[in-house]
Amino acid sequence: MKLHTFATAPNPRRVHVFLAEKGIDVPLEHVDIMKRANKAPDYLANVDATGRVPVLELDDGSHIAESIAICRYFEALHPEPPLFGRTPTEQGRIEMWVRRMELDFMMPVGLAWVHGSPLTAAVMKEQIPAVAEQSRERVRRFYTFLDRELADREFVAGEFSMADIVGLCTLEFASGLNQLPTEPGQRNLNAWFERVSGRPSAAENRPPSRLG
Ligand SMILES: N[C@@H](CCC(=O)N[C@@H](CS)C(=O)NCC(=O)O)C(=O)O
Repeated sequence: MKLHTFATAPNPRRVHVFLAEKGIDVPLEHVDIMKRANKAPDYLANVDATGRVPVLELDDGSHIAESIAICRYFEALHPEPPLFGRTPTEQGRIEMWVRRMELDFMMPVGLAWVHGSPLTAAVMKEQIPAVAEQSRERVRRFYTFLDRELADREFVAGEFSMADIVGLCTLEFASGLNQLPTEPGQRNLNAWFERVSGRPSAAENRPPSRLG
């Protein structure tokens, strides 16, 4: 088994933080996405046809892509500590927040990145500034929403979970490279970020981030 990865990028980083929380060691295969190694014919033909990371290669030579799917695979193999919930209620709540983190947070962060950053201009056929601005606004609204939600609890879905991991990796990327810092007045959100990024699981390969 090995994990094809680029450890500081936000989606692979979810898997790294998850594995560290579980105490699981997996051999790594570094894929340099800055040099487009993920678009090489061999990678597309033999690892992942979508040309992305992370991808888990199993011992039978088959592959599982998608960060959440990879984490679910390990959760099934190593249920303790549970990061997708134990009871039906916990599982439902965590799933709800994982989806919100992916669809309402990572999605606009990604659109702001590909349509608004000079670092992605060379690989985009056309950057549309209006999409970047609209996406930045969606991210700012999500910060407001999350700050309000976190007023009465330590972690987004109750106990520490996969939802916090997805939120952490997305906020690091949004506030760092993507230049979408939080506001100083967003105290609940900033305190949550300090709390989750202070966990030992988040220490390795930490990308830069900027809180308000
Ligand atoms: N939904 C996928 C997204 C994977 C993804 O977009 N990975 C990025 C790195 S954060 C990537 O491979 N980008 C390179 C590219 O698309 O060319 C997941 O959760 O794993």
